[in-house]
Amino acid sequence: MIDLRSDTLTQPTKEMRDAIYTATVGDDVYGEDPTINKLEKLAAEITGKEAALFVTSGTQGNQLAVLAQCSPGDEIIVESESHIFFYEGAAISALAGVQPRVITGVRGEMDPALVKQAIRSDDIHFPDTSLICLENTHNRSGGSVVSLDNMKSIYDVARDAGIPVHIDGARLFNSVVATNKNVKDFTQYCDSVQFCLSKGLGSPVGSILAGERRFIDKARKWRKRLGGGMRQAGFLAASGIISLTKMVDRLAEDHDKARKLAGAIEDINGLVLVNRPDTNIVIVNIEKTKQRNEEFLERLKQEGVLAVSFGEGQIRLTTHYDVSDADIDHAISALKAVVG
Ligand code: TLP
Repeated sequence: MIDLRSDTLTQPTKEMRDAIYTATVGDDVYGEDPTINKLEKLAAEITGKEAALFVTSGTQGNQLAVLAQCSPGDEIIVESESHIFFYEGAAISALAGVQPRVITGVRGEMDPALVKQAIRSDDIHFPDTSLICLENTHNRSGGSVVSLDNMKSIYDVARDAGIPVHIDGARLFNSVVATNKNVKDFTQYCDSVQFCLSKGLGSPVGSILAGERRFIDKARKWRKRLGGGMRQAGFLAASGIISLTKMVDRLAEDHDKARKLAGAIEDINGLVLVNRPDTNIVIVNIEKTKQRNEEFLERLKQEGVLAVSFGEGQIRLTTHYDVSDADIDHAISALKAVVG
């Protein structure tokens, strides 16, 4: 089966499995896991932040950022299709007690002028705006890269207003590789960043949250409150170190494969390509086939390919480490067969 449902599906490499097996570990709640300490130091260096925290998932990293920066009754600015707003079970409200102020972006980019307008003034009727969230790459826009210009403009607006910026960088390294820039070129425009080790970077579990020391101390306490103190989790951090040192540059291969897939889809009668992929996500509109998503995906599965539903009449295909060139060729043939 060729699994294009998500880049979360990657299996750990042999090097990761060996590193996991031989990792030196300790109790991380006591701050005594040398492998976690090494990963957190490395992540802080790479992002140019004072400190970093190893967390269970991208969702946990995002939520810890909101919990550490906001108080109940605050408002945070989010993009309307962002993961934090769209896919995290309203955790910002359920856990941090904040409400979202939603701005619709273009390919994931919010207009800085709209962000400025959305920041609340000092008025007894209003909540306080306490965080602005960006997402890069932007998942629901098909893994689009949010440009450095857009990030800078929003960061300037935020700084003028004294409001911190958080980046949901679950796939930040895809943006870095696609633009040939450094991680710090992106993270200079935020106060905190979350990125996933478990997606294109191939680790089985884990994300990083990075920011100022005081912020990370608060996030660490929130992680413990939420039951996320993980003891001998250096086994997982060992794989995370491989992700950061060995798995970044190869993301370009995933992007090439997504482009090849997208190019072929453009030539299939009945399918409409929604995005020309900047990175590793391809969105396809299947409405012309007159098949419902479930039916289309089931038939695709019969042809040996898995994809996910991505809104009414749309599916998403994601390339990753475990998808070969031959798999892409197979996926193209499978799509042709399903369209008929
Ligand atoms: N995204 C998953 C699903 O939850 C949709 C996927 O398959 O793409 N931020 C962004 C931008 C994400 O795409 C994801 C995961 C997360 C955060 C959450 O990461 P995890 O799954 O580790 O909690």
